[in-house]
Amino acid sequence: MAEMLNIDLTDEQKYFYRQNGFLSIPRITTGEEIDWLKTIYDKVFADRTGEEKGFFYDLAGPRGHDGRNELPQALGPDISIPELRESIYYKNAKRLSSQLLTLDQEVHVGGHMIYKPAKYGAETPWHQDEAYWDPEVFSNGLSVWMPLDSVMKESGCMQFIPGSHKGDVKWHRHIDDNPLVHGLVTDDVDPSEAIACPLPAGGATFHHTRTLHYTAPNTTDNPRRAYILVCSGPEEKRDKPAYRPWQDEERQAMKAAKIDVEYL
Ligand SMILES: O=C(O)CCC(=O)C(=O)O
Repeated sequence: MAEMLNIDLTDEQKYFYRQNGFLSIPRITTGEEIDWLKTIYDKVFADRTGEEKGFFYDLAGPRGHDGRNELPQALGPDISIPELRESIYYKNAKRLSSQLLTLDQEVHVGGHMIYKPAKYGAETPWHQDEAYWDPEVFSNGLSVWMPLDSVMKESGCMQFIPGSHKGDVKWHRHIDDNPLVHGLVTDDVDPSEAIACPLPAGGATFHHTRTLHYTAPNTTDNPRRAYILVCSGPEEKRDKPAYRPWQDEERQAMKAAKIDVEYL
């Protein structure tokens, strides 16, 4: 892992991101690092790392259910595996994100992994990331999404609505209208406008906190392993919190079900 892969964004790529709210690049790390990451990734999902703290759960199923996980997600894998922070992926994601966010300081990074095994799993429905985020602040961030396997529409590559980052946060609801399901969905979207971004393993997409995005269920014979880094600059406090009642609904449902997690 000693080597580095230096990538820079062109002015055209930065302009594309500003206009469309997403960007796709064919490579952000090396094939060697992808092989290393696959071993870590498979162990995280086999061990359900962090489940006792609420860091591992089914994004498309109610908290605490003991059936098949339709959309397993692991939050903060770098908390238990800090070597991930030394990866080429991590370093490039940080550097390229500060270029897109036009920051001259280091970005803060949080990570998560979403797994769609072969011929298995739910869609990740249309949503904007900011719908999940702190309503007390104006966020200033983006997500870097890297597949460890080559991806196309049928295996769950990212799909975006160009320009949707320029609008407000849409109305969201919990999947299945069940506030014990963490995953959110918005119905305020026209999927015919979507642009799909197929990628090789080790490629990446970047998307703004407000860009509408979606991934399909994995109907292929190959797994779809995605490792996502959320990179943010300083946040600005709002005078009045944004109205995101779905977040309170979830908190109340968790309290009523006596489910206590460190992260919501
Ligand atoms: O990997 C997926 O299926 C969805 C990823 C996503 O929604 C995100 O990175 O914000």
